[in-house]
Amino acid sequence: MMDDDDQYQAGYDVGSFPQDFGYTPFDGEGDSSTGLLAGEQKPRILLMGLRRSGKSSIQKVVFHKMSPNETLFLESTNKIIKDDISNSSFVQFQIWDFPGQIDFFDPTFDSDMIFGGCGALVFVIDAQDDYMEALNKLHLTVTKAYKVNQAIKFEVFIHKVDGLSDDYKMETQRDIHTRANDDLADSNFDQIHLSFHLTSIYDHSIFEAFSKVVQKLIPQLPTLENLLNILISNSAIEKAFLFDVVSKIYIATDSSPVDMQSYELCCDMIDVVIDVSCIYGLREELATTSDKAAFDDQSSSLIKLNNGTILYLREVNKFLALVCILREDNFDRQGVIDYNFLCFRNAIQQVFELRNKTASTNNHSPSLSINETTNSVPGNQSGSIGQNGSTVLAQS
Ligand SMILES: Nc1nc2c(ncn2[C@@H]2O[C@H](COP(=O)(O)OP(=O)(O)OP(=O)(O)O)[C@@H](O)[C@H]2O)c(=O)[nH]1
Ligand SMILES: [Mg+2]
Repeated sequence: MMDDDDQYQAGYDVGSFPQDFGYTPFDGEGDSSTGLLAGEQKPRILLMGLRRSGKSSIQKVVFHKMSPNETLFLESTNKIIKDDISNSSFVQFQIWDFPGQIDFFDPTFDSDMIFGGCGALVFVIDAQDDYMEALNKLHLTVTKAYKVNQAIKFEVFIHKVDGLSDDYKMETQRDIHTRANDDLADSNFDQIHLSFHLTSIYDHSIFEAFSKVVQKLIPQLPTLENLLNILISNSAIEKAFLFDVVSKIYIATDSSPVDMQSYELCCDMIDVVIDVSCIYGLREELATTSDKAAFDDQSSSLIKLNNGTILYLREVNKFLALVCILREDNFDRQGVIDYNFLCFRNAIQQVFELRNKTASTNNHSPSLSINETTNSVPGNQSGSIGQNGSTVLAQS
C-alpha cells in the first residue's frame, strides 16, 4: 500500500533547487551533480515549537500517512529526529523534528550547523493553549536562526485550530501576527518576514500549509505556474494542481485562488486512484519485483460529479500527477485537453532537464534535488517550449 516507499524508489533524480536541494541527472547524462546529495547536504525543513504543540504529529500525518487519531499516542520527542523523504517524493528534503524543550543556550546546540543549511523553519504554536510563552520562544528562535542564515523562510503554523470557531480562529491569527511582528520590530528585526498559516491535522489545512512551505523552496515555481496558467486557459479547465502523489502536497497550481474544497476534492481523488490501482492495478508478473508501482505513467482517471463538474487526473511522472477540475460541458473536446496535457508534460520535463544541465555545469549553484523518472512522450509531436516556460498549445 502507500506506506510502502519501494514503489516510489528514486530511479532518477532531476532538477535544481535552492540551498542544498541538489539535482541529479535526468537520464544518465553526467553524474557530476550527485555530490550535492551527499549526506548532511540534503535541504532541510525544521519543525520547532513548544512541547506538545504538535510537531511530531504534523510530520507523521503529512509524510507517513498516520491517521490523526493515532497521534494521541505519540511520545514526546527527546532528540532531533531527522526524517529523509527523498525516496518517496518528487521534492527531496529532510525534515528535522525537534524536541519541544530544546535549549539554544546549551553548548551542544550547534546553531551554525542546524540553521546553516536550513531552507525553511516551521514554528508550531498550539492555538488551543495560552500562546504567550510560545511567542517568546518564536522570537528567540527566529532571531537566533536569522543571525546564522538570512535566507531561511520562516513559517508560523497556528496549529490545532480544529474545534475553534471561525471568528476565534481569525482573532487568534490576528493577535499572534501583531504580537510576533511587534516583538521583532521592538528589537530591530523588522526585516524578518514571518508567514502565518492556520492548521490542523484533522483536516486538509496541514497539507495545504505544507504545500506552501515546500513551494517557496522550488525556484522553478513561477515557470510551473506559468505553464499551468497556459494549460488551463487553453483547455477550458477551472483549476489545476500539480501534486506530489505520495505526500499529497501540491507543488504548484495556476494563479487563480485556491479554495480548500477544491483542494480536498483533488486530494480525495488521489486517494481513490491509488487505492483502486493498488487493489486492481498491480500486474502479477511485476508484483514480486521492485518495479511494482501502482501509480505509473499510464495512470489517469476521470470522475464525474453530479453537479456537472469533472475531476481529471493524469500522471506526469512517477511522483507527480496533474489533477484538474473542469465543467462537464467543456470536456466535450477531450482530445484537445489530452493533447495540451502532453505538451504540458513535455514542458515540465524540459524545465527540469534545463535546470539539471545548468546545475551540472555549475557545481557551486545551490540546488534542490528532485526525483524524476524518464517519461517517453510518444513521438515528438508535443508543443515546443521557450526558456520562459511558454508552450505552444492547441486552442480548445
Ligand atoms: N486537536 C488537535 N490536536 C493535535 C493536533 N496536532 C497534534 N495534536 C495533539 O497534540 C499532542 C502533542 O502532539 P506531538 O506531535 O507529540 O507534539 P510535539 O510538538 O511533537 O511535542 P514534543 O515532542 O514533546 O515537543 C498529541 O496528543 C496530538 O494528538 C491538531 O491539529 N489538533
Ligand atoms: Mg515531538
